[in-house]
Amino acid sequence: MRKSSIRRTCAALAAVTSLALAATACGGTTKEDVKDEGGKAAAAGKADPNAETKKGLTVGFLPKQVNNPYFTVADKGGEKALKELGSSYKEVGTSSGTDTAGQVSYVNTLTQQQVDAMAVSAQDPGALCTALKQAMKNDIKIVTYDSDTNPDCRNAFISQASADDIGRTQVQQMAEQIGNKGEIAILSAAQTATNQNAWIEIMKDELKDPKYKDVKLVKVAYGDDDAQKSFQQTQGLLQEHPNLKGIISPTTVGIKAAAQYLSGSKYKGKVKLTGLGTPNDMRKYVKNGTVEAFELWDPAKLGELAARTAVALASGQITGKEGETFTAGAMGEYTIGKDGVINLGKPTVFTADNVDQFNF
Ligand code: RAM
Repeated sequence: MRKSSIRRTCAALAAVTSLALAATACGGTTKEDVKDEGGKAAAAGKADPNAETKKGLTVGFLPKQVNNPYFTVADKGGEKALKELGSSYKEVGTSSGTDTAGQVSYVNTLTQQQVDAMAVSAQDPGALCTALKQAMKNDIKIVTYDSDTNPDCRNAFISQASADDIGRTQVQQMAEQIGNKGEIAILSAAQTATNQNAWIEIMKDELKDPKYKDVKLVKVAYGDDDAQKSFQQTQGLLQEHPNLKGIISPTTVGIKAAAQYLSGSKYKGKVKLTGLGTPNDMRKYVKNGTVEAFELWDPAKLGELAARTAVALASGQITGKEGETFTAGAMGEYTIGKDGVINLGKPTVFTADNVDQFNF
């Protein structure tokens, strides 16, 4: 075979099969060849908490949606942490929150580029699995953050807070604001979003408590984390349900659009709105009386923890098994929980009293 056709065959092999395999068959150097002791222990399935933190790694961030201010802040947190750790950051992603095929192709691109780890926020739990498993076969560590895939398709999931904490508190806040009585609706993101769907299930469960017997969930609408669609969905909810007393929107894009609609309408202050928003987006709606309280975590910390977990995995300090611990820089020590889940902490509730203390 002539050299050029060997090269072509190798490139084709790399595109369809395990990159490590293709590189070996074609005489290339794989990441296996350059692995240190910590890496070997991890490859054997064992964590070595004393392994040195590797430098010079590349971690690719694939958010649910680029240009969403929430992910801009989260990914910046990841970038800053990687810089501190002496590793590199790159970000790829789709501008729509419902472009699952686009996300799959970005996973494949990062695999072909042989990054050391990926931090992925999944638009759909199952859709990325095949591509992520292929990446893991190529010794690329996978961390999901914000929105998970299935546990066997990644090494660890960085959860912003427990789904229980996030789901129940939103219902509690809404019920309090409407005096435990009346029709409510949910304005979510994409219909497939793992995180929002997990929180909605918990909200429904919370609503089963007899103390909410007079609170009725009449509809779950989807704004796809698209500002215009979320705005229109809010308008639609109020037209369809004239007795609506409140909207819970567990998405930063949704709550902002709903607040925008309500604050310019006759419903301002009458139809209550709570959910998950950034203080910078929501400040003006708190001040003008559209919103009393909403919550969130610090997205930059979520991104930082995703980056530090990715590096700990790639360094062999952890493998993603329950009970393993590692130090995430100044953020302190974290323990991996059931199904490889690492919890960032508890969400913060923002009201007129504290919203000015936060800048994200
Ligand atoms: C949006 C996204 C993200 C979610 C936040 C609260 O930005 O849907 O996944 O965690 O809202």
